[in-house]
Amino acid sequence: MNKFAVSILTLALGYVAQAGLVASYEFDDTLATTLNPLGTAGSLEFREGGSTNAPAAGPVAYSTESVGSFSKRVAAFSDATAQYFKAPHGIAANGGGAYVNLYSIVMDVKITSTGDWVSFFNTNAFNENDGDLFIRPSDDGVGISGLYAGTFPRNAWTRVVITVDTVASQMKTYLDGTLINTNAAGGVDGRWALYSYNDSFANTIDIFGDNDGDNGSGQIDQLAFFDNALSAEDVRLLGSVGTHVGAPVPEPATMIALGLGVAAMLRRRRK
Ligand SMILES: [Ca+2]
Ligand SMILES: [Ca+2]
Ligand SMILES: [Ca+2]
Repeated sequence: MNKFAVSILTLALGYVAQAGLVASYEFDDTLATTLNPLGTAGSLEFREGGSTNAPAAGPVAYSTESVGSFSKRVAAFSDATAQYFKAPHGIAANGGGAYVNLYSIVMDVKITSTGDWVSFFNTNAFNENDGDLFIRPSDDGVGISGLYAGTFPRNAWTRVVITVDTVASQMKTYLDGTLINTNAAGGVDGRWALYSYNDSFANTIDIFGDNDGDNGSGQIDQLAFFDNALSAEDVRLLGSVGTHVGAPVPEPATMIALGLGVAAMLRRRRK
């Protein structure tokens, strides 16, 4: 395939796969972004401890793990010192408010602690209040505000997709592509809205953050932010746990069809 065909193919795949993607992180021995197409996102910070602007945690422990059918570099975090990742997600205000009201978070995680509350994220600027989506210890249900559903598979790599639309007051949680709960999500600019990337007060979300120790232990392979509430079909198209978010490998049939299409187009161009 010549360079022109390759660029067409990359472009076609990129537009399909990355609509709305604002930042991705792969934890491949770095907390820097992997994809940052708008240039608005920043490197993660590894922190620990709830309340007030928590201090930096020690060095991140990276290792190689089997995630789905892939061998991946991953980062560890521990509930012993309430560790979390402060994420400058890069998303602009949307949904008609002053803050980010439409967004999705994709994370490939393995939670290794058991019998504990595990926060997935905290929208608070300084991790000073309760997390905003949890695994609860009694049944490993996922949710918030007393409305929990599903069973989070601890000690297993899991693709978690959280879609938030505060305009519709909906937060949906998908585990490995299956919708397991829909929670109310406040209103525009309310509890589940995020500070925008260019807000002068704060511009981050705390992944696994909680104010008073409701943190889990585990590992994370990748993290990605979208500036819209992904649909169930969007979630399906992201693929299985371990698949690179934003740079998917198409199914062979799709690749062949695209390749044939590009080849046919090139033949036409030469005439
Ligand atoms: Ca808490
Ligand atoms: Ca909160
Ligand atoms: Ca990784």
